[in-house]
Amino acid sequence: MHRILVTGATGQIGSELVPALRARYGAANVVAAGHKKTPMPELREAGPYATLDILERGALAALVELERIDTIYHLAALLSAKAETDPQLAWEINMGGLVNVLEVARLGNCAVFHPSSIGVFGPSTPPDRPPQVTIQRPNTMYGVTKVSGELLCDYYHRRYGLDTRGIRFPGLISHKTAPGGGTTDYAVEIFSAAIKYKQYTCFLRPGTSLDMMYMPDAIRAAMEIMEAKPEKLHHRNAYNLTAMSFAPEKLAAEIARHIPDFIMLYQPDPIRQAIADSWPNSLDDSAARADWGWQPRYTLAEMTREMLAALSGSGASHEP
Ligand code: AKB
Repeated sequence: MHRILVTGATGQIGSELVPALRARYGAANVVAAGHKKTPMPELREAGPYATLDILERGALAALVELERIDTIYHLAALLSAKAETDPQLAWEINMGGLVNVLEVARLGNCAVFHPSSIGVFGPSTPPDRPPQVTIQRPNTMYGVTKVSGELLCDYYHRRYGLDTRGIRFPGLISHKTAPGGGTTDYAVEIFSAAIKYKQYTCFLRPGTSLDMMYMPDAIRAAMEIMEAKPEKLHHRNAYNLTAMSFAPEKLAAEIARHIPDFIMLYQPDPIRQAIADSWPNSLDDSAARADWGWQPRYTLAEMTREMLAALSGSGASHEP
């Protein structure tokens, strides 16, 4: 039986992963945990919710034991731009939190999902379609924590036989919960600005191509990799994954197909532009496709249509 804990449950991924896991495994079997005392009602009312500071290992261990958890989706982390403004805090939360999760999982024999990111790559990575195994020398603290996290998860698998699995997520686009602190956040903010003001000032330069994915694909990927047969996973921590790659002006043009008077302005933010410039333009995710059948469903056009419909209240909804 699955008894699942999701850390960082109130964040951009968690707020959509928890309902999807509850729909699949039963609401009572999925414990959402976050640092907020009063999270959004859907999380609190539709199943168990626990307030948790990921840096308190004792509290985490007690929760895992009390709830008889066998699988942890560990989402609590600082994103790239936020991590660059406070690198020490990013190391503490991203690495300290992961070490706590892995140790509690080792003692409680839990499987662990750990999201990695395109942030594991750096300026020396081939910029176009780097393969699964390639140069990983990031120059951001976020990237350093994500590469270290991948290695640590591999180590716990090899040394202790822990069932660790991970995905290198691209920028995630969603309308339920705003991301906050990421370099790819423009691709989320742009939608509400387009609807409200018919104008958006982008903090990345035109021509900055990055991998992106619509949240329903990301949620499905996280669940699919955890359900994959272990012998199929040749990489485990973590798989390259993508659904689309675009530069800001391409997204603006797609939005303008629905809102013809939409205007995009550009005011690059030096920190986020430098981070984006250090990441590849697009990834090669053929290893995920070959090993566990990864297949994205949403294109740029479909994602844009759904995002605009959902945010303008015209009722689009997606299957998890
Ligand atoms: C960020 O921009 O920091 C994240 C990511 C790509 O990991 N969305």
